[in-house]
Amino acid sequence: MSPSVVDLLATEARFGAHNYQPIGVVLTRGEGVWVWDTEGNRYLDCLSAYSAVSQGHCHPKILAAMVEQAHRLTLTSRAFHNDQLALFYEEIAALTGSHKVLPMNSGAEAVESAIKSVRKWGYEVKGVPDGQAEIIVCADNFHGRTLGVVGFSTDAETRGHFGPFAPGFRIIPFGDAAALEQAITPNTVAFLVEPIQGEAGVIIPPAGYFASVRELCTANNVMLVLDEIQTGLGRTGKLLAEQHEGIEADVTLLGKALSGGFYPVSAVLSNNDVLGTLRPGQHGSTFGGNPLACAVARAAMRVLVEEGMIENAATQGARFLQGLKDIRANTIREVRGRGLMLAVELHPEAGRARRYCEALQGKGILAKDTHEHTIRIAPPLVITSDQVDWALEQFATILTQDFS
Ligand code: IF1
Repeated sequence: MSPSVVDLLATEARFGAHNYQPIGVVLTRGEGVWVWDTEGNRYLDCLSAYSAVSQGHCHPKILAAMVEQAHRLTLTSRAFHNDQLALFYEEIAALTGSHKVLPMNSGAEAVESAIKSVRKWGYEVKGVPDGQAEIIVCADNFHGRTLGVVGFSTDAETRGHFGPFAPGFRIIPFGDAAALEQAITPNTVAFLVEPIQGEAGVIIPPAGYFASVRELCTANNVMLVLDEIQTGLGRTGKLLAEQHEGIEADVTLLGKALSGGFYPVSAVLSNNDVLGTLRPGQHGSTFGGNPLACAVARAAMRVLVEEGMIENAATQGARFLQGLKDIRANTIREVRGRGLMLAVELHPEAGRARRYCEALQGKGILAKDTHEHTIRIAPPLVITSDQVDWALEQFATILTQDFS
């Protein structure tokens, strides 16, 4: 007999580090936008593993590519070539218009790799004195959990008691181009920023912000590094969120949906010589660029385009956003979103967002709270109009209740 939910939760609590507080559902199967718990209840997944399963759970074509490759060859290390890496490079470069690619695994690793690369570029190309490179980042950023990255977080939970941290970062408000202009010095090598701040609660910057950012970076020879780990690959209704702003980053970071949720695959992309400064032995990863990851990522990118998921994200995202705006409930303070990256911010008096997410679970929807009062909504990009409409009915029911 398989263990009961109660047993599984007790075992997790006993052996696991308590660095998460998940909603009390134990999932065992997924298909498309749906997931099932161990008791057979079905839920519409409105988190998509923080946008990693954008292509839908267990996409059959990605699965087939993974199984086929796993039968053949999984890992060679980069000490030898493998026959998938070149094809991955070629296809991701063609898709994104990038010139150079550095394959890594997790999103945080891609961020770390970008930090290393832009610093090296700063010393070797821009001419910044050694050890003096500065990187500008934004308040309320989220770029991952590694030491380098949490060192420039402004969130007490994220950075508290993990120091000492590396120097070399300046923090400015998000959405404020004048602040960027003031923060840039001759030693500034890069501005690292999310196109839309995810963890901060789906914060969309003012129109024109990124156009000004792009101009300032170009004028000052500062690399614009866009963390598109969450916003990229169709989530916002375009391949890259930068396209909404009519700009191009110098360095773009991808992760999450790059594998459709099958495997950790991330990449640093650059359209100039930032990655060109890396020489043999200066950076690497045992698993980065492995054939299994490459095969999975190739399939994940292919289905995203061939199955029209990016366009669908735009269409269904607009429908979802309008539907949420149409809900008349005094619990709602604001509804925000672009494509299928959406958030409902509750009035503080309405009670904690967590309670609403638990209530949504009872209605067959899995969504995630962030920052006390915000419900984040990010379903797989394969969601249909009927499914959006059904989800909206459940949201309307829950949001018109009062959990304060
Ligand atoms: C967790 C948030 C989402 C990211 C951006 C890099 C990374 C992430 C823009 C690191 C990761 C995750 C990780 C997840 C929670 C989550 C998240 F709420 F914290 F902000 F998605 F919205 N850049 N985001 O969003 O990628 O190393 O995790 O592969 O549980 O910490 P990673």
